Amino acid sequence: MSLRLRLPHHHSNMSESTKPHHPNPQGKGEKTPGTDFSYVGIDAILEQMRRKAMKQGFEFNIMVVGQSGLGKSTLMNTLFKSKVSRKSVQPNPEEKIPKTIEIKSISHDIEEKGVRMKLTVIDTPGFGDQINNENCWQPIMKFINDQYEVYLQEEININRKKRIPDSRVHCCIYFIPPTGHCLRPLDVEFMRRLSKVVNIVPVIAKADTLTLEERDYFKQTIREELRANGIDVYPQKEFDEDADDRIINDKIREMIPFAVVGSDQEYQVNGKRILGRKTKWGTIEVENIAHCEFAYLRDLLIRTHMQNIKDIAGSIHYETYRVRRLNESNAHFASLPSDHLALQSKTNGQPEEQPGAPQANGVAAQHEALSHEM
Ligand SMILES: Nc1nc2c(ncn2[C@@H]2O[C@H](COP(=O)(O)OP(=O)(O)OP(=O)(O)O)[C@@H](O)[C@H]2O)c(=O)[nH]1
Ligand SMILES: [Mg+2]
Repeated sequence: MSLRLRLPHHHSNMSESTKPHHPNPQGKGEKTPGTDFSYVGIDAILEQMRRKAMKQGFEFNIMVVGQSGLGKSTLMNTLFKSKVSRKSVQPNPEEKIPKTIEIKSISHDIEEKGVRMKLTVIDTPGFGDQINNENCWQPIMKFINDQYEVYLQEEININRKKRIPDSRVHCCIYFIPPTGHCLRPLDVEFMRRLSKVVNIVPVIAKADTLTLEERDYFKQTIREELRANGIDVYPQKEFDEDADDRIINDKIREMIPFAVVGSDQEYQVNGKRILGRKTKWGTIEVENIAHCEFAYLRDLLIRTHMQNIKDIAGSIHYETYRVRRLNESNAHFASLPSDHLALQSKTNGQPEEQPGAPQANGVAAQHEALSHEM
């Protein structure tokens, strides 16, 4: 089955925008104006939007999360080396991927048919190595929230940039160990927390360790468990915009979690260079949909749903953060004694630091300053 999905009509996507197009800079439309007087030419806005998008380029940030040793760093390299950016990566044959010890972002500028994209993958250290894995999600959650905070600070700045650099995590790929049984409590808890702040796409890591029957059974079990635990993964049902959207997304929801295999090694198979894992009994081709579902994952992220993922990240997840932070700062503002406020307005709108409210010096401070200006 091929996953050539169409985006909902209101979303732009790369392949759409790269279709051959005849520019019409005067905005007079494509019908001949002389013969159709009722034609205004509103459709020329599409061309204007296309040109603007081409000029600005796209930013897309993906994070990989999961237990140590599940192949997160490998899959990140697979993504960069696979069709997405094969040209932009220098081959680096025998280098072994080390264990990841800190959160690290790697960006690649990719250009295809004149469309520029900065694809950033945020690699995170695996968890689950400790005897006590309590709160192991904290560094990840902190990173995600820190990026929201950076964006928020830029947004509420009086002299804000015309285009705010976007380091927010648009999507998080969560790696599930290929146990074949069920989700572990740690994975349930981690995904439950993550799904509230970011889009998550769960994948079964190292899927080459499962037989086809095991894989199907495990996928189904995971879907049931996600549902039973109220974990809403991408694409979330409640954000389907219309019936077309629902049909497309239902298909994806039936396939989730994608059973993936990662590799950054290239081999020659039938005269073609492929990314694969060579074993005693054959070579697993990671981009071959008969072998694993990596290609579906890549297509979902890059080809068909990138804009939608970014929209949900911005209008749902970031918005939730923004509302909470601004409410916090309002509450802080309301709780200040009136003589304190009077004093502050004299001091050029720069509030004193509140010892009892550590986060208040971020948004709250800015927000107060704004309030005093008005
Ligand atoms: N069988 C199999 N092995 C894999 C796969 N992907 C990665 N590996 C191997 O698993 C080992 C660990 O891979 P990494 O990519 O470093 O794993 P990681 O999740 O980044 O690990 P941490 O950085 O410790 O969190 C390496 O030896 C990889 O070659 C896969 O899909 N299947
Ligand atoms: Mg790693």
